[in-house]
Amino acid sequence: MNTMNKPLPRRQFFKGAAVSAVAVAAASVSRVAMAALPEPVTMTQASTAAPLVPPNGRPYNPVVTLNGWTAPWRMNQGVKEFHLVAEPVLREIAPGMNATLWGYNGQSPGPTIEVVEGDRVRVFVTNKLPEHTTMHWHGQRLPNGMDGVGGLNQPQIPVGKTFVYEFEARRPGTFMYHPHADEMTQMAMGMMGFWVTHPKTRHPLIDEVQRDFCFLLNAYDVEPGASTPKVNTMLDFNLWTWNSRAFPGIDSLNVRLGDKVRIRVGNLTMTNHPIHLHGHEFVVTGSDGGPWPQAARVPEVTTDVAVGQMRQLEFVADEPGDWAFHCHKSHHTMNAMGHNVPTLIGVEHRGLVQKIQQIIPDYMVMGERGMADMGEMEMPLPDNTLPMMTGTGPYGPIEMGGMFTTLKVRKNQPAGDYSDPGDYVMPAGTQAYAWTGQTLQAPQATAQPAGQSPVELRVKKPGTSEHQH
Ligand SMILES: [Cu+2]
Repeated sequence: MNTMNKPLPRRQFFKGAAVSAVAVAAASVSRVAMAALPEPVTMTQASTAAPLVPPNGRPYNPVVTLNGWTAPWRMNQGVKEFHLVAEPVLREIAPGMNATLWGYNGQSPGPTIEVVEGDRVRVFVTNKLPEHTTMHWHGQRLPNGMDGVGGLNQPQIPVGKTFVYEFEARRPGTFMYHPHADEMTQMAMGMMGFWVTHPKTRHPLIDEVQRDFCFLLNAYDVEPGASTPKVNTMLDFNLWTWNSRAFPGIDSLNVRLGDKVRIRVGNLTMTNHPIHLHGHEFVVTGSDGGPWPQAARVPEVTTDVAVGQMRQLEFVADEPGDWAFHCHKSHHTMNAMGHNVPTLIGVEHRGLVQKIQQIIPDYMVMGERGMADMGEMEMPLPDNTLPMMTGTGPYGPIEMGGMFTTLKVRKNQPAGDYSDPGDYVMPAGTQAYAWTGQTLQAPQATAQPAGQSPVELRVKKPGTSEHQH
C-alpha cells in the first residue's frame, strides 16, 4: 500500500493568493483585478495527503481524505473562496491501472472542501469538459438558485465558462458535491467530491475526535484492457472503489491505540454498500441530514450506506492490529475479471484440459476447488487491468480487491501521524495456528431418540396416491 503525507503542491495557489492580496488592497481602483479568480490547485497524485490545518478563519480539527486531499482556499474579505475546475483527469485506480476519468483539479474525486458552520463560501466552478456541467451541493441549506440543478435552478455551465456559487455553510456536518447535469455520464466518469462543515463551537451531538477520515463510494465499468468507463452501465459495474481507488490501491487508515476515530462515508454508486469494520463496534453518529440524536445510536459492526446517503461511523480504536475494513458485498471486494466466470466448484475437468488445449492452446483450469487460486495465479492479463484479487499480506495473498482496506491500530503511532506503520506484529500466542495433535472425533447425534419409533417420511406426488417410504 502507498505511504501517505505527500505535501500539497501549493506553490501555484500561494502565487494566486499573493496576487489576490494585491487585488484586495487596490479594490477601489481596479475592479478588473478584483475579478481575478483564486488560482486552482491541481493534484497529480492519488496518495492520501496530510490534513490541511486551516491557515486562517475559525480553527478546527481537519479531516483526512482517503487517497485524496483538501482544497486550499483564499480568504477574500471574510469569504472563503475555492476554485474547482471540471476537467478530464488520469486517475490511478491502483498500481498497474489508470483510468481516464472526469474530475476536478486533476483527480477524481475532486478535493475535499472543509469549512466552518457560519462561513460565507464562494466557489468558482470552471468547465473544461467537452460538454456542459453544473455543481450541486448535496445536503446544504442554501438559496434555491445555488442548488445547481441544470435547467431547474440555473442554466448549464457552458464549455469554457466559469460560474460562481455563494452561500453560507449553515449546518455542520458531512456533505458532498457532484454535477446535476448529464448525471449518468458525469458521475459514471468520476465527478464528485466531499464536503465537511465543522461546527463553530462545541456541539452536544458532535464529539471531538483524534482522527477524522472521509471518502466516497464510487464504481466504474471499465472493460479489461480499456481505460475509459462505459457510461451507460446501470448495474454491472466491475470496479468497486473508495475515492476512485481499488484495493490494494486504497491506503490504510492509520490510528493510535485509544484514538477516537470518525469515518465519514458517502455513496455515489448505483447500489447500497454494507460497510463493515472488524475488531470494534462503532455507532453511526450522523448523516447528511445532520448529527443523530443519542437515542438513535446503536452499536453496529456493519452499516448499510444506501445510494445518495452519507454516514458517520465513530468508535474508540482500542484493539491493536491490522483490522479489515470493507464493503460486505463479497463481489464488491473484487476487481474486474471476476464477472462471467462460471462456477466450477466440484467439476472435475482436468482430464479435458489436454483435449481443449489442442484447440485453445492457452486454456487454463480455473475454479474447480474454489476461486482462491486466482489470488496467486500468474495469469496473463490485458494491459491496464487489475487482477481480480490482488492484495498481499504478511501471510500470503489477501484475496481481495475493490472496496477493501485496513484499519491499523498501533500503540506507538504518534499523535497526528498518518503514515503507514507496516504490518502488525502479533504478540506470541495470539494467532490461529495449525493443529498438529490428534484429531478429535466430533460427538454424533444418536440416530433416533430413545424410546421412539423411526421418523416416517410421507411424500405425496401430484396426481398419485400417497406413498410410504
Ligand atoms: Cu459494496
